Amino acid sequence: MAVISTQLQDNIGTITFNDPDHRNALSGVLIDEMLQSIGALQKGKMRVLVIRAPKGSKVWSAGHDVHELPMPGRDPLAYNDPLVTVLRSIQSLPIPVIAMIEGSVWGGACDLALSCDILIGCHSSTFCMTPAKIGVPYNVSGILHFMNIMGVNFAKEMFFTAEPLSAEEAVRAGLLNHLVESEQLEDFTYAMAGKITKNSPLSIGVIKEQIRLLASAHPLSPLTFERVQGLRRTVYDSKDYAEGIKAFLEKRTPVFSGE
Ligand code: KGA
Ligand code: KGA
Repeated sequence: MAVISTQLQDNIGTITFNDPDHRNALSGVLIDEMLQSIGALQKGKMRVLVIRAPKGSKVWSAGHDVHELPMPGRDPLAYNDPLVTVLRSIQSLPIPVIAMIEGSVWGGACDLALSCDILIGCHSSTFCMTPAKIGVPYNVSGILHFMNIMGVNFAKEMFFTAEPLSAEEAVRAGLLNHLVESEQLEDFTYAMAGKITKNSPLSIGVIKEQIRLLASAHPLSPLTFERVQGLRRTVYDSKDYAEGIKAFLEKRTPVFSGE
């Protein structure tokens, strides 16, 4: 059964998450469907893409499917992880992607929302960055992404506390471009998408790519990169990482020892 649905109308593509039983968790299956849909929509005449949950959703997406996080000893957010792959695909898509957000956004789904070019939310939109609740060493490109958008101290607070940001806080932190009334969310989003479709796709595509390249123009020496990966490895090899995943699966609060 499909866990997303796809639409293309007036050059506006829409991907709607449709897996309420798993709170739209970003499973490998859901991400495969997203990647295929993005490819198919691109073959159509899509000039802008909206990513959304069904109207009235309490959860936009619960983030990485925790059942699919590997056991200790393997990088949970390696280059080819489905989540990391779909984030790259959205970031390098040569058209604007709008995240239309109703409901709560968790962990990797925050990264997915932030990988979109424009975020539009309503009062039920909240954002919680969860790796420290599970014991996950977040990946380098992901961290940079949050730093670029929110600034260092907001990003630190979000990661360190793993507490949800309200929609109002998300506007202040620069995550949400617009905060609108729930009843206006669709009209507002599709009006903006419509305006974008009238503009030059070539100009937009190249500007998006320039911003992506400039935002990641942080050369790291091979040695520094290996050091960071080594630091991350101590986390995903740890007892705490195993405890974080076990606690999630057992539906209890984890107890972290720092080992
Ligand atoms: N992965 C796998 N299954 C999930 C899931 C997830 N992220 N989130 C929810 N589910 C499953 C959950 O186990 C349950 O399955 C069903 O969805 C409904 O959830 O029916 P089952 O088999 O028991 P639940 O909790 O009953 O729904 P709810 O009461 O409506 O609450 C919704 C929320 C979203 C608040 C709750 O499900 C929740 O807290 N989910 C986890 C959110 C989270 O911490 N995500 C972060 C994942 O980590 C991540 O993205 C990364 C990469 N990270 O942190 O580094
Ligand atoms: N370049 C050349 N001529 C211009 C001009 C411009 N940017 N803007 C106005 N004019 C001329 C216009 O052609 C008209 O000349 C006169 O100024 C009065 O304009 O009398 P003529 O020979 O017909 P108009 O439109 O009658 O005045 P208005 O009704 O008072 O309206 C003012 C605005 C500013 C709203 C209107 O002129 C307008 O929309 N101008 C274009 C604004 C614009 O899009 N500028 C972006 C240029 O591109 C740019 O800077 C870059 C590098 N870019 O986008 O990448």
